[in-house]
Amino acid sequence: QSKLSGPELLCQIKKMVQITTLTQDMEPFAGFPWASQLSPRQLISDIGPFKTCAVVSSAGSLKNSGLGKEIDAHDAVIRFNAAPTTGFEKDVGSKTTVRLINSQVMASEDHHFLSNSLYSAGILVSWDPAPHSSDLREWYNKTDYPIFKQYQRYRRLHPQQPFYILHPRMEWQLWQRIQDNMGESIQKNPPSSGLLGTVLMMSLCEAVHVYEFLPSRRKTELCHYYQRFSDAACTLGAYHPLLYEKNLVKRMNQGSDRDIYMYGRVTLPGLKTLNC
Ligand code: NCC
Repeated sequence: QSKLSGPELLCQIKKMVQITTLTQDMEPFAGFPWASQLSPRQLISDIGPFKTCAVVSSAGSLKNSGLGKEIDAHDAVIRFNAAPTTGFEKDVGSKTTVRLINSQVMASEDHHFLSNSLYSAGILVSWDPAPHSSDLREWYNKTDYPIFKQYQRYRRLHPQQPFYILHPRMEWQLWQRIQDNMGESIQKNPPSSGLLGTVLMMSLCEAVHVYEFLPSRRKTELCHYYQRFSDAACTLGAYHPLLYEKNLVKRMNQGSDRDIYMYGRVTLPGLKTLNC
């Protein structure tokens, strides 16, 4: 298959990736006593549309970026997993509209997901690296981490905070876009939270800026801006097909290469603005 151009790729994503969250009426959930904890509506119909959105990767290269003010000037900001703002405002800002978390964060003891106030800002959206399947019943019986148990617990403790779960179909539809646009076979693991969040924001916003997903001149082996741990795999990927994801985002970028180099900034259009 020949390489698609940026605009063609954007249209493929618009047509072939459905951004769906679980709702109360979906099987098998509809039959469960806790179904009412799930939202009755889709995330996309509950929030937005926004004019401008910022996607803040957790990369170490955000450190000393001074991008905080610029990030906060967007109408909506998405952050990932345990990435904090307190103490890092100058570099990453303080606004959190959506926090996308993987099910490992929800389940692992060290993150204190149920009680840490880090998770109480904004709308929560979680996802589970489900096995290569989009069948809800199959997934429910074999999640990677206990996402549903933790979801129910969290909802009981924080019933007022909006909290959605991504349909695993989205992971694999997006994975397929990556695979079909690469010359070689990629690992059958879902895309990173960063790419999932980017596509989510492209469906909620007219224009999206993604920060330090494509590394700037500040590129570093430091994994996260908020931790001392270093590993180049955080930027290039091991489990997630990160290198391929970044390749795809580079192709879709409508900003300049200088923006990437100086600010780690990529500019993507909202999916609704596309004339496909
Ligand atoms: O590291 P993580 O991601 O939380 O980062 C969020 C997103 O930022 C982008 N990123 C991060 C670091 C870096 N140097 N470069 C980057 O581009 C990526 O797009 C990434 O998705 C995840 O995707 O959910 C991930 O989560 C962590 C971990 O589970 C959480 O941080 C909680 O501790 C995974 N790490 C491990 O499992 C050890 C990571 O692989 C992916």
